[in-house]
Amino acid sequence: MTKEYPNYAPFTEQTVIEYLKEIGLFAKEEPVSSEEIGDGNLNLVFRVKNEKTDKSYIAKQALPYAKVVGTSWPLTLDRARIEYEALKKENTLLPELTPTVHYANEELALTVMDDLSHLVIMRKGLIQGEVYPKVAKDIGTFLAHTLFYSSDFGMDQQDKKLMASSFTNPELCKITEDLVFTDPFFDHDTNSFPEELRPYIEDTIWSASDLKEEVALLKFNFLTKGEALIHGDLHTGSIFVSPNETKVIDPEFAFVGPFGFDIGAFIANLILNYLSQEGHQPDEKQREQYQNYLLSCIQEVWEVFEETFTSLWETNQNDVYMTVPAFRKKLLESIFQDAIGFAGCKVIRRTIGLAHVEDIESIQDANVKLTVQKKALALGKELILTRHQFQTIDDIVKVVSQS
Ligand code: SR1
Ligand code: MG
Repeated sequence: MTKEYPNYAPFTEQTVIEYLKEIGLFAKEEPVSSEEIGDGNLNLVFRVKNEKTDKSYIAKQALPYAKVVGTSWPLTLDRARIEYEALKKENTLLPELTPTVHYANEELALTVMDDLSHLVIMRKGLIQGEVYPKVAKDIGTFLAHTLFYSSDFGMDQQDKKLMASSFTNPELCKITEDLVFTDPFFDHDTNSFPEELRPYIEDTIWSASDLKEEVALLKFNFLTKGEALIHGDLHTGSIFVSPNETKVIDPEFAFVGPFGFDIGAFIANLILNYLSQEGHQPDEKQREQYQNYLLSCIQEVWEVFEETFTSLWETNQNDVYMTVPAFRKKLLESIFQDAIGFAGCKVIRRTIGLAHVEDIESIQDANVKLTVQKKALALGKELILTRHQFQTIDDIVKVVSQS
């Protein structure tokens, strides 16, 4: 049944100030200003700030449609509830890696949380060639804890079924099913790419039946594997960073899905930045150095995930089969192969699908950009097709470094 939102109206820069005063986050007499700073695809995001004391909050409000397309693409406001519920769970597990929620109102599709503007969006930092020594370890830790503790291995198995029903997120899952797993692999009108790329896409993607067979299996995994509560959109635009701090935001796509999906999303975005450096760093030596740093992040995020997941497994024997020695090994192998396949799909969707990434879009030289786009398509395809042959993360690092 579709929920009704009779009290809903989108906030403006002025009305959001009044509302935050009304609910007591600011006193009536405080000199407060607000700015709409949302640059994502879906929501309004206001920074609301006391100009004198610098106390500030982020007020995020879902719109009843996808902002990136317009009112012709209606979208459920229930995603604000899902995001808030997921943030609360993540924050309970990992307060240092997630923002604190100060207020949420389901009827207004509004969540008020920490202002993280002392940090930068990871994607922007990577485009600038910045190094973040902690981020791969932090994201590996985030993935292991959030996934393990929301799976049948880390929580009561009956409670997990109830949790899955409260995180049913059909409309946002459908976006992923279409934009990640379907449209880019066919000549669909949501796709977006320069016309010069069309023959290459036709040859290597749309007419590749072996690729479609594998993507169909990956999409089926996404549709059916209810393994853990996943973030659902863990790209580098969903992560705030500094050299010594990491915060994961934006889990509005959360649902109970496959273990490997968030891992694959993060790796895919590192790969996209790796490839885009050809258009950002002209000095070959510095470029190689930076790309090696990105490869070390790919390596570290998987290793930290694997190690942490293993240690959580060993200390939380929640199911009798968790003591069977080969079970965990086989499970981790299948998570790894799913993650690499999902990463491949994500690399392809961000290159020719509806929503691109700034890493590639901001490349000024059109020829270099085209080369990078072709490399992304080729690498994405290779990851999908050969994922069952990869044994370790070293194999992935090698394949990326050769592209
Ligand atoms: C219509 S939404 C397009 C994309 O933006 C979000 O970040 C998700 O990745 C979604 O696929
Ligand atoms: Mg988002």
